[in-house]
Amino acid sequence: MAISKQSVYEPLTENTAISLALRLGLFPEGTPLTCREIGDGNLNLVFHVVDQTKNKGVIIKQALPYAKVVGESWPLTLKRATIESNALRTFSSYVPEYVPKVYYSDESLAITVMEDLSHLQIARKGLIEGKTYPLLSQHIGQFLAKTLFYTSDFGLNQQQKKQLAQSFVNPELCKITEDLVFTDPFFDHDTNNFEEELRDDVETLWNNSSLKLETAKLKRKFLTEGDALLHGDLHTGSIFASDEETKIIDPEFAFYGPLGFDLGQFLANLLLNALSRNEEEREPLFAHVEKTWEVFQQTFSELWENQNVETYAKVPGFLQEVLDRTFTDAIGFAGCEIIRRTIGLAHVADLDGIKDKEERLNAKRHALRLGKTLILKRESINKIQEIRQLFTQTTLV
Ligand code: SR1
Ligand code: MG
Repeated sequence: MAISKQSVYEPLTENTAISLALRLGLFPEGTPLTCREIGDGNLNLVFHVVDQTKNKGVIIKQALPYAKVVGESWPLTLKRATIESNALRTFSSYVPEYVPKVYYSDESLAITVMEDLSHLQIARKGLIEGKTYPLLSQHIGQFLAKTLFYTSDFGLNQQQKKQLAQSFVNPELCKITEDLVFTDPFFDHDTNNFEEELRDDVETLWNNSSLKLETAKLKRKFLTEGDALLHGDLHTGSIFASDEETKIIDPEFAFYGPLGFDLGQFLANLLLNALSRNEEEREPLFAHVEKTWEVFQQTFSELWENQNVETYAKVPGFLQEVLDRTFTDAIGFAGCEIIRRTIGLAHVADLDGIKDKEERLNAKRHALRLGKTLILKRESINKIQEIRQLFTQTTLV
C-alpha cells in the first residue's frame, strides 16, 4: 500500500487503532477486533490488533512526537517511523527471513503496520528467564553479514550506495546515541542514573583520561564513518526469538555508520545478560558471543569472495583488514554499550532486575570493569574467545 500524505497526526488509542485497521482494509468490515497497547520500549506506542475469531492479528506501531521514557519535555522527530519502515523494507530485500513483513506505512500518522510476531518472545525477556535460543547467534551473524555487505560499497555500486545512504540520514536519533552511548555516561551529566553506592566506581571512570580518549575515538567513528546501513539499536530488546526463529524489529535508529556498531551492541547485550547470571549458567551466552562473530566473519567473507563489486576486492590482505577493523571496533562499541546500560539513562532489565541489592551492585561493578577493559584493550584482542577470559578477569575479587 502507498504512503498517504493526507492523514493528520494524532496519537492512536486502542479504539482508534481498531478503527484504523478496519479503515485500511486490514480486516473485513465488521470483524470483531480487540486491541491492546503493548509497547514496553522507550519511545513508541505499539498496538496489537487481533481478530479473535480467527486468532489473526497485526501490529500497528506509532511514533510519539517525544521520547516516552522521559516525557513531552524531550521532543523527538516523527520521521523515525519512516526510517523504520524503509529500513525494514531494505533489510527484507536481503534477509526476508529475519524481519517482520511490513503491510503498510503512513508518514503523516508516523505508523508502520506489520506482521504479528506474538508467537515469539522478546529475546531479552527470554534470556532473563534463562532461555538460550540455540539459533540466535547464527541468525544474527547472518543478518548482520548480509545487510552490512549488501548495503556497503562492496555490495552496491557507488551511486546506489550514496543514494541509499542519503535516504537514511537520521540526525535526531543519531544524536541520542552520540549522547547516551558515547558521551553522557563518561561525564557527570544529569541524564545519568545509578545507585549512590556506585558513585566511587563511577567517579573513577569519569576521572580516567585514557578511557575518555579511547571513547572519543569510538564516538568519532560513529559520527563520521558511513560504511553500511545499520540497524542502529540492535540490543536484545530489538529481537523477537524462539528456538527456531529470529526476527529483528525496531530499526528507527537506522543510518549509514561503521561496520562494527550493530555487532558491538548485540555482543554487549549478550554480555549484560551473562553478567546477570550465575557463573555456571553463562556458557550459552559466551557461546553466542563467539558464534555471532564466527558466522558474521564466514558469511561476510563468502559474500566478499563471490559478490564484491569493488575493484580492490581481490587484493591480498584487504578483506582481512576490513574484518580486523570491524572486530576491534565492535569490541570497543560493546564496551561503551555495557557502560551506558549500567549507569546511563536507559538501563536493561537484565541488571536492574537482580533482586538482591549486593548481587546487583556487584554485577554492575563487574559491568563497569568489563566495559572499561573492552574499550581500553580492544586493539590487543585478537580472538573472540578472549572475551570470556576478560569477563572472568574482570570479576570482582
Ligand atoms: C531516549 S531513548 C533511550 C534508548 O532507547 C532506545 O532503545 C535506544 O537504545 C536509546 O538509546
Ligand atoms: Mg527500540
